[in-house]
Amino acid sequence: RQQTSSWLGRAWSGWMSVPLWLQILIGMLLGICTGLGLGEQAVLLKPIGTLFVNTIKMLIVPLVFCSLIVGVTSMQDTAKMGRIGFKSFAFYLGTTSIAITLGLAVGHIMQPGAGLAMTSAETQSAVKEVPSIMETLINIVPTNPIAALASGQILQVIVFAVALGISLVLIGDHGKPAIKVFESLAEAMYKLTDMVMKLAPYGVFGLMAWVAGEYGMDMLMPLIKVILAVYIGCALHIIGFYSLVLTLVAKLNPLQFFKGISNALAVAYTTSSSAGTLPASMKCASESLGINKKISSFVLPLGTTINMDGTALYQGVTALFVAQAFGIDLTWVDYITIILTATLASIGTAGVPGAGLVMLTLVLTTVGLPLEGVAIIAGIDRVLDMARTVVNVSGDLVATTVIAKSEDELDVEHYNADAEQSQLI
Ligand code: DAS
Repeated sequence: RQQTSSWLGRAWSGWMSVPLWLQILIGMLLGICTGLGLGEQAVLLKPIGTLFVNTIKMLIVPLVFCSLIVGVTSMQDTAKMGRIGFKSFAFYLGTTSIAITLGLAVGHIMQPGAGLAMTSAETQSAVKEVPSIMETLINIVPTNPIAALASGQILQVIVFAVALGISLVLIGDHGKPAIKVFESLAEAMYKLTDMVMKLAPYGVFGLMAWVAGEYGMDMLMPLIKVILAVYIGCALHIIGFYSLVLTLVAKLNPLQFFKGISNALAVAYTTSSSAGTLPASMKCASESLGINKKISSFVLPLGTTINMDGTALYQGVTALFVAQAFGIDLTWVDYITIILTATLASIGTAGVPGAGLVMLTLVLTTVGLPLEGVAIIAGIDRVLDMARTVVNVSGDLVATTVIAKSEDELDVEHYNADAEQSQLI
């Protein structure tokens, strides 16, 4: 008995040393194999997944509320930075909303979830009356913020959090104690999210077993199509949109830009963390792109916090995947709601691995899509995270380049010099 327990102890500590994304991937693969083996019986494992989905739901409102207040109040120096701050904020939110729209377009065209026709408790009761666009826009202002928090009206929670964050900044020193409270609450919520995400491998196992048992091998194809759709969307956004912005707005050669930031993109892809890539981004900005540190030291860290073009694009694609997989038709109002939510929620999304998956629950909740979709995406999320982080980092660097150029703080010779020469300068 002694040996068994020590063997189990060693096995458990071995398992716990596996990176979380790999644990989730293994959970997914084991779930699929179990489901294919058990067939219909695998539905008995679904409650494990439902429990995980419910713990994610528990996080959404407090996490969004606190992280947005902290996100907004941490931009105090944005106001101080005046013109540059305004340009950064406008550029970041603008490109994020374009990214989410591109994600919705790719998801609509590629239809990655079509044909799955899955059912979930929520879809059966999801016969919702369609509010008009005007109603939705009027509705985003909560008449009772506490009721909005209690009932999980995400867009109303976001609007109230941003408004409260701004007012906390405007009252100066009187707001500081409250901001401190929200900072520690946000910290606690990030920790709680971290702990809940550790349950993901088991939740994903339960759900994927059910899905594989119910739908067989045909559910693998949609997952591959989701990966394809996200990668195609990311490539289009980087090669298409960013090149256009650099050429038309900054009048700069995009090839030089991509050559100059290749190191930072390699770090972004491998680490899946914009925050972790920040040092590499700062280095590329000054050494390869010839950007004055005065600009990059403000615009880049701000971008790491509030600019998530890749994450927004991924949320567009995966939200449509879930809608298609569960056979839910989204209206124009839903599309606009998704764009608003993903753009505003990006202010509160941290630049760390897996942050986008947690924020995806936000987007799905606002349009009443079943959160089982999150657990299905979770298994392949790391592969998607690597691509979307590359877009997030590229977007931060494009913003810095465009703003530096507009402030005449970019050395064009240096920017155009080839990589090896510019290193020598
Ligand atoms: N990995 C996050 C980042 O670092 C993005 C995400 O999870 O969506 O940007």
